Order: sequence, then C-alpha cells, then structure tokens
Amino acid sequence: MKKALITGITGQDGSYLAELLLAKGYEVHGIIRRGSTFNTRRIDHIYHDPHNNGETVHLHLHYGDISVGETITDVIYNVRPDEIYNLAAQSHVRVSFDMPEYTGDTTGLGTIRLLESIRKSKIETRFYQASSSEMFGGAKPPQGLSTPFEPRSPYAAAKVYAYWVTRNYREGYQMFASNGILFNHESPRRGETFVTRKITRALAQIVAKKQQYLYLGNLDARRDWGYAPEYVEAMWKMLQLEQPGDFVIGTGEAHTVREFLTEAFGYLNLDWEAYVRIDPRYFRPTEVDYLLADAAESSQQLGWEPKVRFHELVRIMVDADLELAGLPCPGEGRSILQEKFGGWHRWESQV
Ligand code: NDP
Ligand code: GDR
Repeated sequence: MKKALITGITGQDGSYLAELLLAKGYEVHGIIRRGSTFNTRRIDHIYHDPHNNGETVHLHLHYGDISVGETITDVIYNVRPDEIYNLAAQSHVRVSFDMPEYTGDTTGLGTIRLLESIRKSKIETRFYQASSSEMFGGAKPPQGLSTPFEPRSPYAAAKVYAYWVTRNYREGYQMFASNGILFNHESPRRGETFVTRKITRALAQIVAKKQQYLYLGNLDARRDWGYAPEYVEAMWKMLQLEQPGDFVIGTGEAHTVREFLTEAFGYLNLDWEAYVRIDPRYFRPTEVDYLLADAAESSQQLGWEPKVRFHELVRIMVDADLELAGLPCPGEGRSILQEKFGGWHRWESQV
C-alpha cells in the first residue's frame, strides 16, 4: 500500500486529493494545525475514528505547522511517505498584502523546510509543490512553461521562491520534485472569501432574503477558472511520471469577474447589477489583470484534459450553495456531475 503525506489537507484541494488517494488505495497522512477549534469540516466525512472496533483506518492526521521545521521532520521521518503533496500555504492574495511576512514564512519558507526535511532524513519520496499561475502576474496572456514570472503580490513572490527551491532540490540533489503551476480552480468547497465562492454563497443568501447586497472589488480581472477535483487528479498524475518536471494546468478559457456574476445570477434569472456594490477595500495595491493558461504541452504529457468548463462550474457551485442554504436549486450542476463523473464528486462537506 502506497503512503502519501498531504500538507494543507483541511483546505479545498487537500480534501479532494485525500478522497482521490483513498479511492486509489493509498494510506493517507495529513498535517493539520492545532487551533482553538477543529477545522476539519472538509475531511470529516472520510475520517474514521481509530477507536471504532473493526474499522480499518487509512486516513491519519498529525499535528504540525509548516512554519515549524521540527514538526515536519518528525512526521516525514515517522511516516516515510512515498509521495508528499505540499498544499499548505497562506493562500489568499489580498491577505498577503496585509500579512506579507507571515505569507513569506508559510507560503515560501514552508517549502524549503519540507525539502530540507526530506533531504536530511534521506527518505526516497516524490514531492509535489503547489505552484500558482499568480507567479505569472503581469506577464502577457496566454501564460505557459516558457512565460517569465512577474509576481504582483507578496503571495506570488513567495510562490516564486518556493517554485525555484523545488527546482533547485530537483537539480542539485536529484530529488523527484515537481511543480504544478495551477491556474485558479474552484468548487463547492472553495474558501468563502475567494471571489467565485463569495459570489455563489451571497447569491444563495440573497435568494433566501438574508442578504441584500454583495460587496466586491475589481470586476474586470480575468481568470482561467477550472474545477478543483479534476486539478488534484493532475497533481497525482505528475508524481506518477517517470521524470519530475514543471507542469501548467488550466482550461485555456478566461472570464472576467463580471462574467462570473452574469452567469451565476443569470442561472437564477436575476440581474446581478441590482445586488452588487463596489467596495474599494477589496482592491489590491497591485492587481493581476489577465490569467489564461497555455496548458497544451503539460496536458499532453499528463494525458489530462478538463471536463468541466466555466458555464458548468458556475452551475455546480450555485446549486451547491443553494442546497447548503436549504433552498431548492435548478439542478443543472448536479446533473453535470452525474453525467461527467457518475456523481462521484461529492459536495456534502462543502463549507
Ligand atoms: P486553501 O486555502 O483552501 O487551503 C490551505 C491549506 O493550507 C489549509 O489546509 C490550511 O490549514 C493550510 N495551512 C495554511 N498555513 C499553514 C501552516 N502554517 N501550516 C500547516 N498548514 C497550513 O487552499 P487551496 O486548497 O485552494 O490551495 C491549495 C494550495 O494550492 C495552496 O498552496 C495554494 O496557494 C495553491 N494554489 C491554489 C490554487 C487555487 O486556485 N485553489 C491555484 C494555484 C495554487 P487550515 O485549515 O488550518 O487553515
Ligand atoms: P486569486 O483569487 O487572487 O486569483 O487567487 P480570488 O478569487 O481571491 O480573486 C480573483 C479575482 O477577483 C477579484 N475580486 C475579488 N477577489 C476577492 N477575493 N474578493 C472580492 O471581493 C473580489 N472582488 C473582485 C480579485 O481582485 C482578483 O482579480 C487564487 C488563490 O486560490 C491563490 O491561492 C491561487 O494561487 C490563485 O487563485 C491561482
């Protein structure tokens, strides 16, 4: 039985990746932070209490923090995973302007702490680094493997650092260490303060008459939005190749935040302009205007193609948030999942 270690297992991607790896027969280990309250909502449905008689436990959680090297070394040394997926990060771009040093510590230095732990423990493992399209920042679209990085936030600069140390350990110490440069990917489990989920959640609250207005920032930014459960499959595929490398994952289709609003509110026959207000608090000191993936080379190498496109993604997310609010939903999102994945991707644990 293969063993995988996931940092950031409580996040959107970590929860889907844990599901995927368990379904593939892996023993999965995750690092979770100790907070004053539990933050395991996204993985509660796959966690089995080891005290329940007769149950075989394939998901194990360990306390740790990527800001603290010793906890990571302990876990890596004790678990001896075949694959390590580094998904932990302060992942919010706007927040990185408010907490730049903290973001550098977790999102940037966290990666070298892991790489050093692997090197020092001399464990044979494969390492995945969650790199980001934000690293392209101001570069002209479409962005692909030969596009130079132009980071436009402390978050993006930290990810560029993490990207380069991953390459450096690959080249310098012959580690199997790969960068997945993923464009934005969303789902019903997306954090509530990222723009897509903020919109679909607010839409449900508006329909429920619990919220009157939705306050947003820049509506002109363009993003290449895909569906998260498919993206974690691409991560796994990267670590199954014969050679490590860098890969770009996206849909090759970009839309503005305004278009997301039109699609989401339009799905319920509502006019978004009646509900949306602009609050400059959500503007960023430096914005990334236009991200569009040139993912052809990596798609071919991995044998990976996105099945869910923008139009469908919006329906999946709106349906899920309506259900979460206890409201009837048109159901196109659920039908799309059923048709494309046989209903396998669940959203019961959306937050
Ligand atoms: P989330 O914000 O949903 O999850 C982040 C995870 O990191 C959470 O589990 C969080 O734990 C954990 N974490 C944060 N700080 C620490 C720390 N100091 N020590 C240990 N764990 C920590 O992110 P996503 O799932 O959306 O993204 C996963 C990764 O991929 C991130 O690195 C992100 O930057 C990157 N990425 C994401 C993209 C996207 O569109 N989603 C695109 C490209 C890259 P807790 O629950 O305790 O807060
Ligand atoms: P992003 O995602 O910054 O691309 O980073 P986010 O959803 O936060 O922003 C996308 C775009 O929407 C604009 N926007 C708003 N954003 C938020 N969060 N809240 C608002 O109210 C709002 N109004 C407009 C933003 O200005 C931006 O242009 C995500 C994260 O998951 C990163 O971790 C990841 O690396 C990148 O995607 C790829």
